[in-house]
Amino acid sequence: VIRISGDRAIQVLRTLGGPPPVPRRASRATLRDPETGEVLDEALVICFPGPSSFTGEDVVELHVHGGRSVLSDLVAVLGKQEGCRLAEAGEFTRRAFEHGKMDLTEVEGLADLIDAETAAQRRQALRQMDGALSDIYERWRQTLLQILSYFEASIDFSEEDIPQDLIEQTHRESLVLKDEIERHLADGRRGERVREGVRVAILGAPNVGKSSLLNALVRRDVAIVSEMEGTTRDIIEVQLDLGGYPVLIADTAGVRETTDSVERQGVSRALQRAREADIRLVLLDQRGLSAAITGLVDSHSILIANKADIWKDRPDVKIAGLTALGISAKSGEGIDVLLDVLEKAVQDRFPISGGASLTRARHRAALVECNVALDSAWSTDGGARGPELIAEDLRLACRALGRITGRVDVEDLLGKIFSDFCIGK
Ligand SMILES: Nc1nc2c(ncn2[C@@H]2O[C@H](COP(=O)(O)OP(=O)(O)OP(=O)(O)O)[C@@H](O)[C@H]2O)c(=O)[nH]1
Ligand SMILES: [Mg+2]
Repeated sequence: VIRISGDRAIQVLRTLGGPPPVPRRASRATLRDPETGEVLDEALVICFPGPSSFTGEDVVELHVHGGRSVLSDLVAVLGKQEGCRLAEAGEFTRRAFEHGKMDLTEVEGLADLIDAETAAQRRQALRQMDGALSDIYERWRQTLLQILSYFEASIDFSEEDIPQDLIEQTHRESLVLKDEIERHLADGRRGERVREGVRVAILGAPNVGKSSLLNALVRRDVAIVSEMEGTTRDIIEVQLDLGGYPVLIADTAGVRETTDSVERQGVSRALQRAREADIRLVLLDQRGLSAAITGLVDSHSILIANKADIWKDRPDVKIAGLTALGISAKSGEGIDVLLDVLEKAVQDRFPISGGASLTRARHRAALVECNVALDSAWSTDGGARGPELIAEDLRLACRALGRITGRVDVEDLLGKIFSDFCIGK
């Protein structure tokens, strides 16, 4: 599909082949080179007159046969038409934003939808593209604007001081808002994780079968397995779609004291990766767990006793109230159960139901900034603050919220957001 957007879009279509079709109806057209009259393609053409179009401008879509020659000749002919040039990356979406068709969170939702690889990512992206986040942030901004307007009105018009009860009431209202923002921030980063992938690390002593487990989980031979202790040194990370969640599973070096400097680096990377993980798969055998590993077991960890096929007795380990799940990475015994347990752990940790959650560090930073400004507005350090200072802080808080949806101060952000798109989107 070749899309043309702008004032002259319909004129260009006319030049290439006949009268404009009915708005938003597909019709067939023979597209010709206006200079030579040569037929370029038999195409399906749809016109979207502005403002009811994606960009808000007149848009023409040419659904053509995708052959190399059709495309290159058509694009060359279009390039010769007055006012036509190739779009820049993300330019259609940028125009949609500039014409008020979408705000920034919706734009980001669209970008995420294009990149979505799993069902959870798609659902979250669609929700955001539909305005789930915009609704929340815009509502908060309106509340703040309301509070701010009370203040500014009294500063401008009041002969006397601002009535104490007005100050108290607006204070109460901004506390309620701040509370709501804090709850929204304390979502365990589920939106960000669904977007970027839930991080799972396999952790354990050398030779317990970590690499074998990774291979069994992803059903591919990705990591080297050997009976030598200290085989794995680097982190080996594989992405898995687990019940619609993107999950990044990392195999790591076996944790032990060692004099080998390369292995020691591997161990320190393993511990680092395990610390950063959302969920740890802690592998053990009859030898039990070392202190370094035990210290990383928490309620989100899954204890696994490997090599069930050669046990004489089941390893009897209980840490943090967890019991080890018996598996054999070699025979495949228990792997399906483990996948179920892991999927459930991921769902528990990052539930998708409930309100929309923020999906980018950018949103988080702006919300934190908003709350800092709200705090400062009502701070009583060095005595209560004058209404002008309170108003200024409220303005800052407002601006922080506005930046998320792109209502204010966005120029520097725009380049970054739109450049992530590809041409033609
Ligand atoms: N019998 C049996 N052997 C296993 C099982 N899982 C792994 N092994 C064997 O245990 C040895 C070590 O397996 P790896 O997967 O390389 O262990 P690792 O934990 O990755 O080891 P390092 O990378 O050295 O830390 C290999 O010889 C595997 O074949 C199992 O479930 N049963
Ligand atoms: Mg290994």
